[in-house]
Amino acid sequence: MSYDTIRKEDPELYGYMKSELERQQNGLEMIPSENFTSYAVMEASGSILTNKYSEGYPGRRYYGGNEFIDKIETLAIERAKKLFGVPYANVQPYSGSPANLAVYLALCSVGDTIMGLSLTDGGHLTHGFKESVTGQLFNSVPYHVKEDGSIDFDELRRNVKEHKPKLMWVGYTAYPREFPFEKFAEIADECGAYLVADISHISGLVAGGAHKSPVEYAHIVTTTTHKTLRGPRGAMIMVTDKGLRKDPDLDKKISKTIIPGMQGGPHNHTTAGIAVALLEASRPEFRQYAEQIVKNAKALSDEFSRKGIKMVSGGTDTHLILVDLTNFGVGLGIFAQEGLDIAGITVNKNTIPREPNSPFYPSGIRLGTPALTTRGMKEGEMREIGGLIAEVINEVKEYRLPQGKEGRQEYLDKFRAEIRANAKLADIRRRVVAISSRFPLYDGMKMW
Ligand code: DSN
Repeated sequence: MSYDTIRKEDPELYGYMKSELERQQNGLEMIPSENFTSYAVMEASGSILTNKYSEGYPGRRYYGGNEFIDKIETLAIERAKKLFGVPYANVQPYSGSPANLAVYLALCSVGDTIMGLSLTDGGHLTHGFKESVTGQLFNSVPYHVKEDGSIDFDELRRNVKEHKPKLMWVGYTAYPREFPFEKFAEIADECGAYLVADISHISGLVAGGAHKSPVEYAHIVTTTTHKTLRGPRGAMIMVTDKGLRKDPDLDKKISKTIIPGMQGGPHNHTTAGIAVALLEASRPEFRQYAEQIVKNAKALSDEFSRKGIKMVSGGTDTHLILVDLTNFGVGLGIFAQEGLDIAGITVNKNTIPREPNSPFYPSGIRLGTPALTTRGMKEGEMREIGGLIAEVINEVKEYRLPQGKEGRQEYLDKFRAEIRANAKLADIRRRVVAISSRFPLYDGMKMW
């Protein structure tokens, strides 16, 4: 895969793709929902399989010519069922948000009460956020975390008693501790709600045995395929044995909601990429990978503690760390993210529980170790990188956004000019490039 044809046919696009590759190669990718897929996954998802329409399911397609597509989708389905230990898997959702929407549409009527963790406390848009259709079509009663960063089960139990939800979400995008599947199952079973585990962030950890599985507790499990699972951008919906005991038609309801309910032709190139990723995730090396992700996150959080960097819940059990910057300054997330960007370390600004600032200018940063672990980095590198992050925070910690909108853009422009000219950040970037070059990305692959 040389991209020679793109280079000749579309030099402008080629240039951007090459720059993006170099950015990925030379920097430290620490957004916890990102990863580097294998070359085999990229071959599958960049293949001729994109040419085919195949509305329906294996053996039941609307169009002809699907004999091989049927085999590919069946392979992906069977691998998913085996890896996660479920009786039903749908590999067609285009991504995580449509997968979650399909679950609502299969199980709920408009106006039903649903519960998910509040977005600003670490939940997801599709778990009932007010600006998402999931918060508009359904009566969303969010739950929250306590001061210590753990789920507030007292509030949850009170709300469940009062509002009797039809569906509850357990699964998060910015929650650093082990997901409490059993406690949710207890509460959902008591009130008769469907429990849906969204394991998008941790599905690779679950597959690799580094996080407990939700399968015995939830009725349905959804996941994206491109985070810790290290596949192409896509998603899956799985129904568990427990789900089928509650509703023997649950699998059929999900199938029907995906197509003809919500989607058209599946993205067969993605399905093939998912099949490859599931095979890779079933290998012993993947178990080591999953364990190392968590060891790396713990090493990084230990380094943060040593440097006086506060973390929500004080650390992590997973791949993810949520840094609380309020001891340096409220609303510092944007300055930390952009300072780190200049240094070649990619993270995202994030709200912290009980965020004292606007969600657009939050007080935290979210980071994680899946992508760096894919490159082969271990605890030693995490300590080194933790030290670099602390140095960057030190460079930006005095910046404060003006209170109102007035003057905000000018302040940000000035900040951006200053960090671009900052010699210390330039020096950190050189050290970042040196670390990255010790762990070549797609080493030996003739990509360009
Ligand atoms: N955008 C994903 C994440 O970063 O967690 C969630 O959809």
